[in-house]
Amino acid sequence: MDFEEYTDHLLAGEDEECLAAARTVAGDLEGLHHLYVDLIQPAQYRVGELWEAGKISVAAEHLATATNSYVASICYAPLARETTGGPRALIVCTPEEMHELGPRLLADLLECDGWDVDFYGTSMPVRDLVGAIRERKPRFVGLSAALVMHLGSVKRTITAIRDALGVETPPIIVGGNAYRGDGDLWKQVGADFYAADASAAVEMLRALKE
Ligand code: B12
Repeated sequence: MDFEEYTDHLLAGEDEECLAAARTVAGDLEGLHHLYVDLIQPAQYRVGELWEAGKISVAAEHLATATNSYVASICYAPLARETTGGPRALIVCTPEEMHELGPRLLADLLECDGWDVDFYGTSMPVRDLVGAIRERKPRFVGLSAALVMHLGSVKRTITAIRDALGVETPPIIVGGNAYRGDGDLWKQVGADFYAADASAAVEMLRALKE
């Protein structure tokens, strides 16, 4: 099933059809990457375009997002790995950011790649984020932003982390919808790395595992 057909099922509220389609592709780890990056992500982007154009309601968007969350969690569960003792990763949304699904999918794929991921979701105050980095000592910090207007918040957050931790600051990677369409924006926020999707991020971050 391509992402357009998948999106039609999402918007029709047909969660069982979505789950069945997802199960046919996500039988192994490669399939889970395919489900997340080639079905769920473009389907969510299409939902965003339709919402922006006034063609679907906020309710339809909420149902699609909740369905994709449900589908991802069911398909991820049998492939989840016991990663205690693996290198630690910290993934979080920039403070004002409410778009949680993308970084959640990234956290899942990193866990499957052997990282021990601390996923903090949304609404994390900067001071507490700095405290968590100090305490948990992640090998890297991943900061997610979906809204272009949140790039200032990303920049302030990265500055605050660097000011507080100095040379102890772990590498900082950014990603999310906010960077789409402008290859250089990530440099302007002061990050060390950027990846366009979760699969590319997993690949890139392997270099930090050794
Ligand atoms: C669902 C949704 C919501 C939900 C989110 C619920 C949730 N639990 O996540 C809710 C209802 C909260 C919401 C609210 C809003 N939204 Co909204 N939303 C979306 C929508 C349709 C889908 C988001 C999503 O799930 N994407 C799918 C995931 C898988 O993709 P992703 O986030 O890009 O993540 C992938 C990669 O980018 C990467 N990645 C993500 N994070 C990171 C981090 C790192 C470190 C790395 C390396 C990689 C990485 O990995 C993921 C997998 O490959 C998008 C459309 C879109 N284009 O994304 C609009 C969208 C992001 N929203 C938009 C807007 C305008 C809003 C609101 C301002 C609307 C309003 N007026 O209230 C608010 C703002 C809320 C806030 N303060 O953040 C706009 C943003 C426009 C812009 N360019 O700035 C979009 C693009 C819709 C549109 N087409 O206009 N939204």
